[in-house]
Amino acid sequence: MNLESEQLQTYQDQGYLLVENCFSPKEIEVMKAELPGIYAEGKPGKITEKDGTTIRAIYGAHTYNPVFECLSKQARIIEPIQQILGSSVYVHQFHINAKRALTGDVYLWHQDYAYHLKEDSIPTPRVGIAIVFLDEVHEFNSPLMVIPGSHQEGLIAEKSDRKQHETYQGYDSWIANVTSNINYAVDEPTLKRLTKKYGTVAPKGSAGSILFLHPNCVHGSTANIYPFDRAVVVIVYNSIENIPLPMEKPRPDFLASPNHTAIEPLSGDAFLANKY
Ligand SMILES: O=C(O)CCC(=O)C(=O)O
Repeated sequence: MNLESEQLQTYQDQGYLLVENCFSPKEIEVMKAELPGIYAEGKPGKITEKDGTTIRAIYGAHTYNPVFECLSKQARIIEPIQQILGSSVYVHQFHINAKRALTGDVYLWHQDYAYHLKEDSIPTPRVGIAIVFLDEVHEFNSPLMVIPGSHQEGLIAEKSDRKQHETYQGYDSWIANVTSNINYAVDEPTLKRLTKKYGTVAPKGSAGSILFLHPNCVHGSTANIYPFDRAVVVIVYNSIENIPLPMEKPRPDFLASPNHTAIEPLSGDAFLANKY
């Protein structure tokens, strides 16, 4: 799937692009059927909400689940990302955001590149994010909100002095950035300024849509008070020409993949043909 030049222009100007109907209902069904098993597993990339039991996110499932590995290599995602970044790419990070019914917590306003620069030493924002909707996203189920055009300001989020939430599991330094109490939230005066200047949008679409997001585009979402889950898969691709600089203490592999091998995009009906 290649993007039209107007779509590429929208992405460049707005910092995001929604493409609907990229995956069929049947393909989404195959992916969603994997979720209960993955949520039940005790893998290290499993992150809970403050209550310690509700699944917030699962990191790195593409490394052990064949369906999600297949998703991470889909030409429908990789080809647009390659167009955007102008090179081959690899998966730097892969996570399923569960946004559970009534309990899925807030994602404070942030820029993803803050993490990938400050925590992972990725030298430039030559990173492309693809968010695959596993459920329909509508106005009631905590859609991701985006400040369109905010990526044009570059990296603005600074590390805040917010205290770690005391009820969270563990206190490893990487934990805070995957909970609802992130370190690199954009501060209030900046948010007011950006919102006045650019406005806010909440891209909505059916399950199977892909939201492409620039890593410097400010975004966030509220808690999910809708009585059904709103799950998405967030895949962070990095250009193979933008490999992270060596670090003394890199984040765990499920947050920052050490495998920088370029992906060969998979075309066709792999999900439905059980070819994963
Ligand atoms: O799934 C959401 O609501 C927010 C996701 C997000 O902001 C992120 O993963 O960076």
